[in-house]
Amino acid sequence: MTTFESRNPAHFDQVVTRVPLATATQFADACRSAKDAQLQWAAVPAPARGRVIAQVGRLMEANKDALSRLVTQEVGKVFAEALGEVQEVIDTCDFFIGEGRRLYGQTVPSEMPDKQLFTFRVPVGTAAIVTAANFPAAVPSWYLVPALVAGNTVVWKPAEHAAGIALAMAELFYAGGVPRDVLQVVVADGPTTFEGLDDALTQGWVNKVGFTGSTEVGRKLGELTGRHLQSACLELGGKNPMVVMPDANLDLVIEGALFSGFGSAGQRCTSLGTMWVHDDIYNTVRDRFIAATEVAAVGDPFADVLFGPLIDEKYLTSHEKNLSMITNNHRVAGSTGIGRITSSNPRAGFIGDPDSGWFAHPTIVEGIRPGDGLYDTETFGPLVGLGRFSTLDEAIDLANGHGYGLSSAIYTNDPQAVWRFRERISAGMMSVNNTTSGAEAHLPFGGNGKSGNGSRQSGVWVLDQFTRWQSMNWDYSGSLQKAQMDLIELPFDLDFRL
Ligand code: UN1
Repeated sequence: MTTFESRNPAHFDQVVTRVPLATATQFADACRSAKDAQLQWAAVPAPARGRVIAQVGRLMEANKDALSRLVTQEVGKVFAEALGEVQEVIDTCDFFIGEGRRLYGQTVPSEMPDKQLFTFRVPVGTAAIVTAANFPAAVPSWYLVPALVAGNTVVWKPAEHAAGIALAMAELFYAGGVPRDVLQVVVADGPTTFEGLDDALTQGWVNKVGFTGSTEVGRKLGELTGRHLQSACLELGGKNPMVVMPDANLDLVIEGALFSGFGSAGQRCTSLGTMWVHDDIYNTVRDRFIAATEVAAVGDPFADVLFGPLIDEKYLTSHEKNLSMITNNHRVAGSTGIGRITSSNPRAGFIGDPDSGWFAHPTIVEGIRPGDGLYDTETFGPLVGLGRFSTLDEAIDLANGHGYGLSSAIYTNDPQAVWRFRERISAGMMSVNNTTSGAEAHLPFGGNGKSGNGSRQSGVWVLDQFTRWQSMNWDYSGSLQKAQMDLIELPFDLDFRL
């Protein structure tokens, strides 16, 4: 049996969670027992399931501080942001409490007398949910809460590095009244999960897959589920553009670029990828952004810092690999070094001991153009690209040209620019005078192109992921009325003119 240890990325000598890794068979077995439990869970009246979610929300609230602390300890997210993340779980529960008393279907008129048509939302069955370490509480809740309230059972495979958070969250769901076989947490590595999932899909134990993570893995899961005639809910990478028009409020721009570019050490799928700045204000924005980045506080995630460590060593390694895409055509700025922050590669003003954690310098790379590796690679670390444009059409082409389409932002007070951008940007989400990060928990969340297959989470929209529409017709005429054939038409005169 292999044991996984998650370590505090700010103090990697501290083990936060020690957990056995499941085998593929154990993963598939969990799916089977979740499948066995589904009919009974679906038979609980939806308002009662909604009450369970209400209880879970109150427990999340009562445990907000403890869970947020665990988020900071296990994945290194700055404590203020960790509190925001757990708040997003609470908001999600609050939204779906009412759904237990709605889950509306429709009554629809029939084309024939003495016949009535209806629609019903039916749970899909058992959902396998695979989530990432960067939003270890909020993003899982976007799947778990609506799936459960709609009458599905769930097998949740969290990122190994966020196993402690997942196990703690599951206990809060159980304390709120979710039966243990209705929600099961299985900690396993990626390839093992894939193998177990393949088996569970083949056996018919999984009816929906939800995945938040890389585009590469999303493609594989899309193929796998496609073979089983299922469409997964895929929330994948982003290369989120921020377009700065000449009339923009530059204080907002700088504050927004810092938060979305370097907050969470750039490890949000909504993080700023490249800031595209109009020629007229390019030098001013560049200088101000560099100056603000140079003095931003980095270090201990429990202190008042812009960002803390990367989630784990492998995220730092991948960040360092991304730095090798910097070429002679680029200019680098933002810190006293690049790559890992250590006592021999220090960051001015660093808070804490850099040698004890996986910290990286914030890096701004100037001169990004299509054709650069950094133009179309999601970097998922504290690296922000800077580029320039002369017309809005050019900015939109640059913002779309890499094929991702998750989040986007435009800074301007010109309504024409706003509406042109909204029409033409390919992203699933767009902000005006606000950053690419910070989606609220009740608007549709999701992307297009390399960012996802069009599925949307959150709000009422996610219900289409976890329910299927069933239509029903009830003929009480006592005779066989044939649709499209037994027509009822009133007399009319198409030749009539005034
Ligand atoms: C993610 O990175 O997968 O909009 C989700 C935001 C957060 C959620 C990000 N509320 O930045």
